[in-house]
Amino acid sequence: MLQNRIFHNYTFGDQERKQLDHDGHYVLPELLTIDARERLTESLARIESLIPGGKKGYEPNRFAAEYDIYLESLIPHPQMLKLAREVLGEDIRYDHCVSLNRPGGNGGIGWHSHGYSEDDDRYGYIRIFFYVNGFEKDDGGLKAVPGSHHYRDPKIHGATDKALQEGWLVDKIHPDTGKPLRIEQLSVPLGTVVLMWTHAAHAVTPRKPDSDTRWTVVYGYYKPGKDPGKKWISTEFEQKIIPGEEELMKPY
Ligand SMILES: O=C(O)CCC(=O)C(=O)O
Ligand SMILES: [Fe+2]
Repeated sequence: MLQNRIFHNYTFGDQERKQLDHDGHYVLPELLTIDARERLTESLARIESLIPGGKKGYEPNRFAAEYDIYLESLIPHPQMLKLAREVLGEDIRYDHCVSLNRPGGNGGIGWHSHGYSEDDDRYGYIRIFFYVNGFEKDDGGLKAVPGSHHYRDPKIHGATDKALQEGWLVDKIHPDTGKPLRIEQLSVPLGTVVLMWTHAAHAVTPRKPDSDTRWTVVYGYYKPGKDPGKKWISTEFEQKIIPGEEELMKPY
C-alpha cells in the first residue's frame, strides 16, 4: 500500500546510534511532515474525546492504535519500521501505541523508567515519541538523565528532581566517562521525534494552565528474544495480519 511520507529526510548512521547509546535518548527535531502532523493532531484529538467514558482495562489512550485507523497505519509504516530497525536491527516486534496528550493544567509525571531484558543488554527496547506540536521545557517538557539507561534499572523513581538527585542519582556515574549523571531538560520544536531506550530515567514537567494541549503519541518496538511482559495489545489486535510484516505482532 502506498502511504504518505511521515518523516522528512534524516540521517541515522553510526554516529547517531553511538549518541543514542551514550545518552539513552536521541532527538530528531522537526522530523514529521506537515501531512503527518495534521493527521496525528486529528487522530490524537479523537482519542482524547473518547477517553471520558472509555472502557476500563481497554482505554483509548493506552490502546490508541486500536481506536484509530491512522495511528494503526503507522505501526507498519515503512518509514517507522526503517527507523526502528536502524536502532534495533532487522528483527523487531511491536509492543504498544499510547497517546500522551497533555491538556493545559496537566500535572506531568515524576521520574521513572521502564523495563525489558534487564539481565541481557543484547535485547533492546526502544520507544519512539512523536511530539506533534513540540514543547518548552517548563510546559509539558520531557526531561531525561543521559546515561541512566546503562543501569538497566526498570524501577527508577523520584517524585521531583530533588527526590531523584537525593535518591537514585546518588553516586551514579556514566560508565563511559566516569562523570556524575545529571538531569537534562529538553525543549523541542513541533514535529519532533524522540527515540528513547526503555531503561532511561525520564519525567515530564506540568503543562501550564493556559497552554493548549500538547499532542503526543509513543510507539514501542523491541528486539525479540525476551518476554516484554504484559503488552498493551488486545488479543484480537495481536492476531491481526499486517501484510508484509507478519512477524511484527508475534509475542517474542
Ligand atoms: O508524556 C511524555 O512526554 C512521556 C510520558 C512517559 O513517561 C512515557 O510515555 O513513558
Ligand atoms: Fe515513561
